[in-house]
Amino acid sequence: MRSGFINLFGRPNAGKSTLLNFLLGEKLAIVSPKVQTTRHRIKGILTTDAYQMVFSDTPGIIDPKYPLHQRMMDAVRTALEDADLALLLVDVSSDLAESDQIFSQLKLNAPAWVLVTKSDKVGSPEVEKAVQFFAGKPYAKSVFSISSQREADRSRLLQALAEALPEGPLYFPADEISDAQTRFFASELIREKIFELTSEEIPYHTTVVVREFQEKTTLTKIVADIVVHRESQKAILLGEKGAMIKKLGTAARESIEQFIGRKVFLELFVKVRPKWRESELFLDEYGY
Ligand SMILES: Nc1nc2c(ncn2[C@@H]2O[C@H](COP(=O)(O)OP(=O)(O)OP(=O)(O)O)[C@@H](O)[C@H]2O)c(=O)[nH]1
Ligand SMILES: [Mg+2]
Repeated sequence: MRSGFINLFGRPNAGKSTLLNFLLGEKLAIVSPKVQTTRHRIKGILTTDAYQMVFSDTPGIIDPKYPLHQRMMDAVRTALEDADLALLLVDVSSDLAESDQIFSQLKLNAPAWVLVTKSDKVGSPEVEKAVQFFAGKPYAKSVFSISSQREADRSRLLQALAEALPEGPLYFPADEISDAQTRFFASELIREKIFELTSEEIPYHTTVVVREFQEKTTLTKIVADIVVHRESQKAILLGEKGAMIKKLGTAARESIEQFIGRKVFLELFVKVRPKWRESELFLDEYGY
């Protein structure tokens, strides 16, 4: 049995969460076209007869501007420490030099491969140019291009990863897909809908806390707080006559139902906690 920790790093929006889901064949991590969607390290486990790969999605690497950011970068640091293999993701259409600078400053404890992502978005000369750009870099043991929309890319990468992993133990039970609890995924799926349905600062001033998670006989009852900084943001999230919170609740409920495979009763409340992102106390309470 080959096994190991394969941790994904990169700038916000590089496609880390999308790749995690694609490799697992399961939607585990939330995804959005906006930056800084992921705030936690999320483990996704892929076990076959031949290997166990424990992937970790991480928040996009940024310069921390407030304590929430610092906690996000702590999650990146921990993942850097325990990786057996680091996958450094860079969007083919992004500023390659910027990612290069970040990659070259990472405290890598393990071999690293650069993955040039979203290769379906551009022509092959542009992909090749990006691959060549990273090919000679001292931190890059290998360079691949990948699209999270092409099945052939998935099998090619999984095969290369399997060959690179050492003989090792089963770290998790073979049927486990993540180490996180369902209630965490519920809060993430609600947050994903907030990223989808609101704009500007709202997704960034918002967090979701699941207060109640009860598996009843016919359905799962979930009560969650959507926490914002300001009254004006609360008003936007509630919407005219509650239209926004209703839309959000329906969309979130449907995606949670799909995730857990059973009916969900979802109740949402919006709460104002000024500057929660800057409060170590609130960050602790909210699971960061
Ligand atoms: N066309 C195309 N789009 C992709 C691909 N991978 C990711 N995307 C899109 O890129 C955007 C960002 O993807 P995410 O997976 O959320 O990126 P991330 O690196 O996790 O971003 P953060 O969590 O903010 O750090 C989403 O709109 C994805 O749909 C890909 O292979 N091809
Ligand atoms: Mg992400």
